[in-house]
Amino acid sequence: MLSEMNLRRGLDFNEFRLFYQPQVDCLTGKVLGFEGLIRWQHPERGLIAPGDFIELAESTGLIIPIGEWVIQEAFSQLAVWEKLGRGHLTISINLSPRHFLHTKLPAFLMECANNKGIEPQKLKLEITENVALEDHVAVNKRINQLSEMGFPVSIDDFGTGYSAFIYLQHFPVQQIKIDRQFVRTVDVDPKSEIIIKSIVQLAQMLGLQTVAEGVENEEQWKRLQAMGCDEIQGFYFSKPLPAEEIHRFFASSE
Ligand code: G
Ligand code: G
Ligand code: NA
Repeated sequence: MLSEMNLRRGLDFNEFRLFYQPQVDCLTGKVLGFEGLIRWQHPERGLIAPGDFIELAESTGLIIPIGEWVIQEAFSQLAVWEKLGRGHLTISINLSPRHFLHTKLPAFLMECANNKGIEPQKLKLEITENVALEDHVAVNKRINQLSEMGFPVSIDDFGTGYSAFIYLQHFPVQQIKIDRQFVRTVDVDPKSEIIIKSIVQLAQMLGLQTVAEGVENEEQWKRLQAMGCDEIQGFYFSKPLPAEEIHRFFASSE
């Protein structure tokens, strides 16, 4: 069993890693950026998936320093890409509700962006529908505040929570990510196609960008393309990889 002490030790010994999965222009196949996904490179247990430690991080409050590490890492990577002439690439990170509403988040984001000389527009912030369980007024205020600072906010796993539409009503987000449960069967189940089509149309009418996650084959890509989805990501293009291994995607980002 992993404990709070294990997590603290992991932070102190810099054992966390950010892996990157390409986010691709659905029309052209061009790489626009990457989603950053955390892993824990444990000295004895090997690579640990976020599903095995994020809950513990949330309940112990360590999600704040871990999330801050993710933000710093993402900005460092954006700065490296900028030096390599890849300044157009974006990174999308996952923020837990607790960190999203944390008092110090806006100042921390701005400080990191300024330190690295990176435009806030390059860092997208993904929040899940769970954030809607929090105080709506506070969430709305925070999304407005971050949007005004230039950080795009995206709703992750859209369509799976019971409160999906409340976001669109009250929260001024820029993007929604269509959950892979719908994408998984879009090439075989007409119902999935109808649901995705309606999400894309809804998003278009509200002026929001759509990203479909979990694309695993070309047929799914083509269907999403025909529906007018903006961006896609999934194993068809790549699984999440360490920064050193994603350079091969740079050729397809031009
Ligand atoms: O990469 P993987 O499929 O194992 O990720 C599983 C889930 O873990 C993701 O869907 C995401 O919600 C969560 N996750 C990944 N990286 C982070 C992170 O940096 N912070 C938080 N809070 N959650 C993350
Ligand atoms: O919910 P979130 O977007 O954070 O989920 C990202 C996770 O989904 C990553 O941890 C990644 O491993 C997983 N994932 C990414 N692409 C695919 C895919 O094409 N198929 C499946 N089954 N999982 C994927
Ligand atoms: Na995500």
